[in-house]
This record gives sequence, structure tokens and C-alpha cells, in this order.
Amino acid sequence: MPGSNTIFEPLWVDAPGAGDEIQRRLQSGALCQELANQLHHLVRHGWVVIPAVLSEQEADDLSLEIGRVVEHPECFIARRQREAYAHPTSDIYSDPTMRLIDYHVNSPLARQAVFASPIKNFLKAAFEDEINAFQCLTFHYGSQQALHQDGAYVVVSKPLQFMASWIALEDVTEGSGELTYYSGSHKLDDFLFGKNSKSWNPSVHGREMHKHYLKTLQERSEAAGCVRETFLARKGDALIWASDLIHGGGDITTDATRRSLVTHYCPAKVMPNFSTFTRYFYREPVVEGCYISSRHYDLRPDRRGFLSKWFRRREPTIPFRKPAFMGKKRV
Ligand SMILES: O=C(O)CCC(=O)C(=O)O
Repeated sequence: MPGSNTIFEPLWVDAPGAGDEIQRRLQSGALCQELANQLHHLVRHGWVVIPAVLSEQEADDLSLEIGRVVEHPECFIARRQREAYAHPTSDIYSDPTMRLIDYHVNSPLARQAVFASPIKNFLKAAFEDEINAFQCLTFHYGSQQALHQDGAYVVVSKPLQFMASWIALEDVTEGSGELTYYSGSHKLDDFLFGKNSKSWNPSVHGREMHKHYLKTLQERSEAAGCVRETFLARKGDALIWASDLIHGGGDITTDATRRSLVTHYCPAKVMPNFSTFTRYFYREPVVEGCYISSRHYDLRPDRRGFLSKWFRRREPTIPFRKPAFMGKKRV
């Protein structure tokens, strides 16, 4: 559970007594043994590995497809961390700071990965609700992102009620900027920006407070006895983490790529903050009980995209959408 002093409403798996509750659900037959083990791991450590959510072939297909986004740059969004949004150029395969944003909108393969059955079953049990995959990033290289908690930047109506998955699209090698995290750090007390915010708003809280926040994360984790670990994933493995887990991208010391897909999910009853300022907020159904939404694309059913030659050969197919919002101004 997050620090017992949290002022935010947790998911049941983050609440006091979650371990006992998992056992009760196991005994009543509401949870199978495998899910109960995964949930116990999440409760204790703030993260859990689910191996082989994608086959090698599925991971390769997705990588190949990502390798072709520059054929339709107008339909995709890329961004260097905290810089302006842009359409992708071949930089996305050479610049380690580049990532594609909301790739799940235009890719059936990404949607299948995001809602691969073992991930879907786990999140359904943890959320006790339908699932909304509301943000999705692809990485070609390690991000080298500083240690952080997602809630500082990913804003939803209940700040503790979302999770992330990290799916390896290739075997991860040492020195490629492996995902790194302080195990158990999701139990630290809240860091509050201002009086009551888990998210950092630069114009309200200022850059100094952000620097201070980043500086405290390692100190607080180590003072609490949390151990730093890395995820040396095999192709197709996934790691799921709780919103408050302190994590980031390790240092890159080799030329190796580290292709991966990262998704943020919330229960359907929790609202991503962008629903308050994009007039087109919509949850598009993908498979039973699973939806996607996007800050950047208008997914409403009457806003059809066009069928790309890419996807005509695949079933089921979806039309390509062009971004409606590149993050420059509010719509
Ligand atoms: O993949 C990484 O290196 C870090 C990803 C991450 O921290 C995030 O998406 O929140």
C-alpha cells in the first residue's frame, strides 16, 4: 500500500489488508492461484513480471510495423521527452530520446499487445472495473528517464488508480538503458506538489520543486530499505507497475536498442485529465471490457480515418487516424 498517510483513495490492491483480501478472493474462487500470486507480488513489491505475454513472432511483427511509421508520418506523433510534439521522421530509430505517442490508436498489433490476455486478466482483477488504456508510448532505445513516479506527469481523477505495463519487443541486454525501479517504493509516503497534488504543474509549482522532488526519490527509497532492480526482459515479457513505484530508464552504455511498448491504464470509472480539456474524449471499445482513449486523437465513431495499404491486408483492420491535437494548444 502507499504510505499509510496517503490522502488519495487507493485501489483495493494498495489498501491496508490487501494481502488478506487476495487470500479471501482466492478461497472463494473469485481469483485463480496464478492471479493471486501476481497480485501478492504487486502488493509487496509494487511491480510484477508476466512472462511471454507476446510470442516472439508477435513481438517481431510489432517491431517491424513500428519500423514503418515514417511511411505515414502525418498519422503518428513523436516526441522527445518534454519537448514539442511532431510527426515522426527517421530520428525515431536513431535518437534515444524519441518516442512515439499513442501508437495503439493506429495499430491493431499494438492493441493486441496492450490487451494481451494475461495483462487484461491481471488489470481486470486489480481494477475491479473495465480497463482504459489511455496512453501508449514506444521506445526504440532506453529512455534514460530520471527516476520518477508516473503520477507526477500522468494525471487522472484518482491519482493512485492507474498502472503501467512495459512490454519488451526484443531481449533486453545489459547497458541498453534497462527499466530500473526501487522495489517496494510504492509504499513510501506521498510526495505532494503544493498542498494536495501528486502531479507536477510547472506553472503552479515551479521547476525548483520538481528538482527537489526528483532528488528525494532515491534518498527516500534507500532510507526505506528499498532495493534498486532492473528488468532484463526476454522478448515478449511484460512488467506491470503500480502508479507510485519509483522507476526510470537506466544508463545506456552500449549501442544496443531496447525496443519496448509502454502503456498507462486506468479503471473505466477513473478519468484521464485530458478528458477535461479535449472536447472529443471518447473510450473506443477494443475487446470486451477493454477500451482505448487518447489525448491526441479524436476516436469518436463518426470521425473515421482512412484505410492504409498497410492494414488492408490484415483482419481485423482499423482506419488510420490523424492526430487532432499535437499538444500545442488546447482544443
Ligand atoms: O522505458 C523506460 O525507460 C522508462 C519508461 C517510463 O518510465 C515511463 O513510461 O513512465
